[in-house]
Amino acid sequence: MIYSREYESMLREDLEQLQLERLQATLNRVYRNVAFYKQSFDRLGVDIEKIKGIGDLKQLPFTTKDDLRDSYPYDMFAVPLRDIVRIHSTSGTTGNPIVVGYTRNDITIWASLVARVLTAAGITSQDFVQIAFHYGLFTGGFGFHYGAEKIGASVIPSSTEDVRKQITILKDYKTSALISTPGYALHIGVLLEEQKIHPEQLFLKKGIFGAEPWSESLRAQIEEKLHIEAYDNYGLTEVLGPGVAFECPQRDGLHVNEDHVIVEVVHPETLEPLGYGEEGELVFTTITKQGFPLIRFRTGDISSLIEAPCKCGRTLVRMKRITGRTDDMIIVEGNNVFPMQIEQILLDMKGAAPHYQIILKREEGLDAMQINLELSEKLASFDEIRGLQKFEEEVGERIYRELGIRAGVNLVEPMTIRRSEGGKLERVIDLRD
Ligand code: DLL
Repeated sequence: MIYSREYESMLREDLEQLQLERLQATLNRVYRNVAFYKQSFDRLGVDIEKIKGIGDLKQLPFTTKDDLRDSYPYDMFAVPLRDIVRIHSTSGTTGNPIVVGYTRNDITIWASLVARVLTAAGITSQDFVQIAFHYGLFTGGFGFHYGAEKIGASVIPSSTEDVRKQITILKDYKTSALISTPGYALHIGVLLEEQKIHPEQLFLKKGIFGAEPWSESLRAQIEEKLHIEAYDNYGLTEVLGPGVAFECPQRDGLHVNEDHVIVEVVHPETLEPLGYGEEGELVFTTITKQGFPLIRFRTGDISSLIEAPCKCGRTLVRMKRITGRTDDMIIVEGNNVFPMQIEQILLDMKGAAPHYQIILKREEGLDAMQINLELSEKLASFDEIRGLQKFEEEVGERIYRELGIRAGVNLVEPMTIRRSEGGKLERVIDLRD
C-alpha cells in the first residue's frame, strides 16, 4: 500500500523538477530570513539565482551540528517565532542542544510523511498502534502519534510506561502494531519468554522500529520472538524526526521522502559527492520545511544509495540501512551520546582518573552500559569499600541525571585497563549484536 501514490511513484524527471522548484524557494527563504545562511552563501560567493539544477547543489556550503548548536536556541528559524507551533530538541546535555521549530504546515507535512512510513508497512485504520517512544522533546512519540492518527489507526500512546505494563497493554488492548526502538522490541520479546506468554496469544502483526542502528540478525531475532514482520525507519531531529526514510514490503533499503528532502552521500573527508552504491556520509537538504530549513546538513550517518528501481512501485530512491557514524556518537536505548559527554562527567568527579572504558552489552534484550573506571592513586588509598561503592553510585546517578542513561560503574585498580598501541585506551567496546 502506498499512502501518497502521486508523490511516492512520480516519474524521476518530474520529481527532480519538483525538487528544483522547492529547493529554489527554500534557498530564497533562508537567504532572506536566516543570517547564518546569508553570511555563509555570501562568504563563498554563492549566487542562489544560479542554482538551476539539482546538480548545482554541490556549490552550496554544508551545515554541521556545530553550526546548529551555535545558533542556540532560535537563530536558525526562518519564520517569525509567532508562526512556530512546536519545538523539539536533541538531548545535548553538556553542550547546547539543537532546538528545532515547526510551523503548522510543517506539522501537517510531518504527519503525512510518517503516514507513509506506516502505510508502507501495511498499517491501516483497522490497526491498534502502540507507540512505546518517549513523548517529549524527543521526536519519536509525537511524530508517530500524528502519523498514526492521520491514517485513522487507533493510537495507544504507551510511551515510557514500564515494560510489564507495555506487555499488559499489548495483550489486553489487542495491539496489532508496535512502534519503538528495535532494542526495546527485543526486550519485550525476551520478557514474553520469561513470562511464558506465547506470541500467538497476542494480536501483534507488525513492528516499525528505528531511532538506533540495528542489523538483519537483530531483525530475525525480533521477528522470531514476537512473531511479527519488522520494518526499519530512519529519521533525525534536525531534519524532521521520524518520517525521513522507511522500508516498504521489499525490505531492501529505505525509501527517502525525496519530494521533501534531497539526499546526497558525500565522502566523509573530502566531502565530494559520491555516486550510487558508494558508502559515505548522508547529507540532507530540506525543501518544504518552513520553520527550520536546512541546507546540506551533514548527519554523521554512514550509508549508500541504491540506484535500481524498487519492485514496490515507489520511485523514491532507497538508502541502505545505516552502517555506522563518521564520529564516535553512540546510541544507548535510543539516547544519543558522545563518549566525551561521559568523560566530562567522570573528570568532574573528584577521585576518578581519566582512564575509563565504556562497555555496551545487551541484557535481557536491553542495552546496558558499564563503565570501568580506574581509581586515581588518591582514591585507591581510600580503601574503605563502602566509600568506593558510594562513589560508584554517585557517578552512575550523575550520568543518569545528565544523560538519561543508566550505567553500571565499576571502579578498577590503577593501570588495569588494557592500553593498546601508544598506551591508548579503546574507549568504547560495543558488544551488542
Ligand atoms: O531518532 C528520530 C526517530 C525517532 C527516528 C523514531 C526513527 C524513529 P534523533 O534522536 O535526533 O532522532 O537521532 C537521530 O539516530 O542521526 C541516526 O544516527 C540514528 N538513527 C535514527 N534512525 C535510525 C535507523 C531520531 N533506523 C540519529 N537506523 C540518526 C540507524 C538510526 N540509525
